Amino acid sequence: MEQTLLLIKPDAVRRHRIGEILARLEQAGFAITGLVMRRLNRSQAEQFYAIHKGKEFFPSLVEFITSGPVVASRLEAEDVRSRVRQFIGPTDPAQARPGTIRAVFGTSIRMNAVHASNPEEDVEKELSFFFPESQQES
Ligand code: FUP
Repeated sequence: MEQTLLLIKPDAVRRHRIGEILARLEQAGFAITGLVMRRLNRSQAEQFYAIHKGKEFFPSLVEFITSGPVVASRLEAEDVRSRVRQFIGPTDPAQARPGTIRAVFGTSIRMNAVHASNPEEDVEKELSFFFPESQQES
C-alpha cells in the first residue's frame, strides 16, 4: 500500500483545525498510520524545504513553518500520493476547488493549512523526516 506525508501547518494548528482536517482525511478513505506533533527549528525547516532554497519566498516560508508546531501524519491508501494532492488542492487556496482542504482551511499562498508530499519529489525522505522508523518501499 502506498504511503505519503501530510503536514498540518502552524496556521491551521493555531486555528484549532487539527481534528477537522484529520476527520476529512479519514472520511475520504485515507488511513492514518502515523501521527506526531512537532515544532521544527530553523535548520530542520531549511532541510525540509531545501528544494526551495534560493527562491524569494524561502525565508518567509521557513519563518512561517517554524512559527509553531506542525502535525505530521503518515497516510496510507491505494494511489494515496496523487489522490491526497488532489484532495488538498493547489498551493494557492484562492485557486483551489471549493471543498478541497486548502480552499476550506487555507487563508493565503503561504498560510495554506497543509503540505502533502509531491509525488515527483522525494516522498520517502519527507516521510522519514517525521517517521524515521518507516521502512519504505515504492
Ligand atoms: P505545494 O507542493 O503545493 O505545497 O507547493 P510548493 O512546493 O510549490 O511550495 C511549498 C510552499 O512554499 C507552499 F506551501 C507555500 C510556499 N510558497 C510561498 O509562500 N509562495 C509561493 O509563491 C510559492 C510557495
